[in-house]
Amino acid sequence: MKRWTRRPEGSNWGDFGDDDQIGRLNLITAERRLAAVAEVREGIAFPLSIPLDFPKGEYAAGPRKPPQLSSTPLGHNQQVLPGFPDVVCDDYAVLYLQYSTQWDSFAHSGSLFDLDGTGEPVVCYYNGFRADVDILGDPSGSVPPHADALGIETIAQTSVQGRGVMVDLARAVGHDRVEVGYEQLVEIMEQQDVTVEPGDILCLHTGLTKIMLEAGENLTQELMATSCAVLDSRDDRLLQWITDSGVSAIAADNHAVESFSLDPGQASGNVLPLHAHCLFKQGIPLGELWYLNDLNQWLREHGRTRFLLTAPPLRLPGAVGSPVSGVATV
Ligand code: UVW
Repeated sequence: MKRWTRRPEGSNWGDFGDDDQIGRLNLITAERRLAAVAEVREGIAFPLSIPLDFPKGEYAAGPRKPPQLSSTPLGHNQQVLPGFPDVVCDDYAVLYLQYSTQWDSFAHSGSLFDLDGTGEPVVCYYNGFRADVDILGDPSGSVPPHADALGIETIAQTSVQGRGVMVDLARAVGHDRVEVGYEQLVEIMEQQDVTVEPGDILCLHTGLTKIMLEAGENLTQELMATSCAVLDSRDDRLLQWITDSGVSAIAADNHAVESFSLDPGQASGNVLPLHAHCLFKQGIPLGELWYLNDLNQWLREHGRTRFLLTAPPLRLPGAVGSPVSGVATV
């Protein structure tokens, strides 16, 4: 069913079908996955997440909180089963799904847009799925959040397995905050001999999660705000390159992949232009706070940029994001 008569400029809505919910992940075909598997030559695997109770310090004082583990009502906490030698533990977690290493689903970020040309913008998401119809929840919390469409489980069902391609932004620009736009990104990719093909999952190494791990409880807002590269998402040519490149997903080891400002004096248009471009217009999942250092170092030492990447989120119906413990194999 087509959900719009006008689609946003720069969007691909409808190109993968009127009911499509996986966007550019459609580009990871069996052929592309075989190309990814062909990158496995050594059999070495790299975990791509930080522990889910990181970052710590001032990050943990923010609106998203680290996981809290508790025993279940079963009381199975070191319980020796009567008459048996077996010991059982059982727990549950209060888990903020976008606290740590994560995927954003397309239900994470939408926009006001006049889908039908009536002059009445509505809150909508990728491919025209609508708030209150397909994605439930309200700002007061009186309607429980639930993504009936575009939830993270739709992404989980694709397995998120394909060819990862690493761009080492930290090597090119260092560890101070730098906004990397189109020209600089293309230059860095040329320097590092990185080629991106349709279906590839673009990974951006900035070094931020390593800094966060090392800072531990001493992590400050200032350190987060002044460290490591982000994409300059106000650069329209960068957004156009993302469209043209055919990347199926983008993952970075920084906070939001892009620069952003909530100061209306500084920002015009979207607060998060890359989120709007990728999640709302193009159906490109965004990964944040990944851990890419060890993989990046290995790739650099071995003159490689490509690897097999397997990174499905939790298959949690209705959720708009998910922790992810991705694995790269080289
Ligand atoms: C920000 O917090 C800015 O990004 P996200 O909500 O995608 O984590």
